[in-house]
Amino acid sequence: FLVGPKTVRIIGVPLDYGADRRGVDMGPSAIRYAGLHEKLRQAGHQVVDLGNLPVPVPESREVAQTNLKYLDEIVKVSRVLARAVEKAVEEDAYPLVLGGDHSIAIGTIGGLVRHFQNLGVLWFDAHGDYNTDQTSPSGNIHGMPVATAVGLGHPALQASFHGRFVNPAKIVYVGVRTLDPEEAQALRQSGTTVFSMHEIDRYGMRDVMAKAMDIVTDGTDGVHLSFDIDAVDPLYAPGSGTPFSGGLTEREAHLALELLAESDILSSMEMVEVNPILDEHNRTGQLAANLIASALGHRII
Ligand code: 6HN
Ligand code: MN
Ligand code: MN
Ligand code: MN
Repeated sequence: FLVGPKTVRIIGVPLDYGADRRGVDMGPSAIRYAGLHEKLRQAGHQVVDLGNLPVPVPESREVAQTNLKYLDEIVKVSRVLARAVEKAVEEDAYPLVLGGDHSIAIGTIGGLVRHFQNLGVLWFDAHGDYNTDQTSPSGNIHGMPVATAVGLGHPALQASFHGRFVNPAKIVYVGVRTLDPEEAQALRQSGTTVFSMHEIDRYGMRDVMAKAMDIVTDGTDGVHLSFDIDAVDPLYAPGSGTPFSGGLTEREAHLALELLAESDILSSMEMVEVNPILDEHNRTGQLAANLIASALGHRII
């Protein structure tokens, strides 16, 4: 097997409070339905599914039009998720978090930094997710998790982090192709590395991943992969709420994750923003399941 055998602990987070479009709350089901467990067992892993965390439906809540929509609900779920993720890594399991919108990364990474001293983060996304309540044009918290992870933005969002944040120099983006103006300015000063689509076109995915893996492994004691399915072009991943053209091909995405599997550097992973309502016969759910399997060493032969 390519990737050393792991006890993969699946945690579903059916949350869509962080996004404008309903439907990502069904992401965990769509990914499971695509045969995830079987693929992971074929790759030699033990799979334990904790089911979904309890998340109240938005229809039972009131939306206050603020620049932090559904702040309380997201903070509550983040706390529970952070604890589940922390417990998994403490028990030597490999957390695999299924979203849900990208605001769940606040809980996932909050839990990870409570365990790892110096965490590396690979962030696959069309977007930067580096807004704060001060810069966000939408007030949607799924545009804020990376800023939160480095200690920027509203303190309420940082509750799960227990005062320990990710070093921006250990965050690498892959696939970025759209940023809000103030977000771009903040990112330029952040110390993170951004491999936008330009770098992927220019150097190819293989070289980009070699550089990315160097950065996130150097001096770190854990590496987390946060994969927003909108990193992949909408041609291949139509089921996502914030599609943006000019993205990764399906093959580029697989190659990136196969290279990660080969080096076996990941200690946790999350797959987010799969929206079955916008999808075509669960194509995007299947792609998400296949990408997870690739990252965990699944091979044809
Ligand atoms: N995602 N930059 C936009 C915003 O509203 O802050 C879009 C964010 C998208 C977030 O896809 O995870
Ligand atoms: Mn995202
Ligand atoms: Mn701990
Ligand atoms: Mn995105």
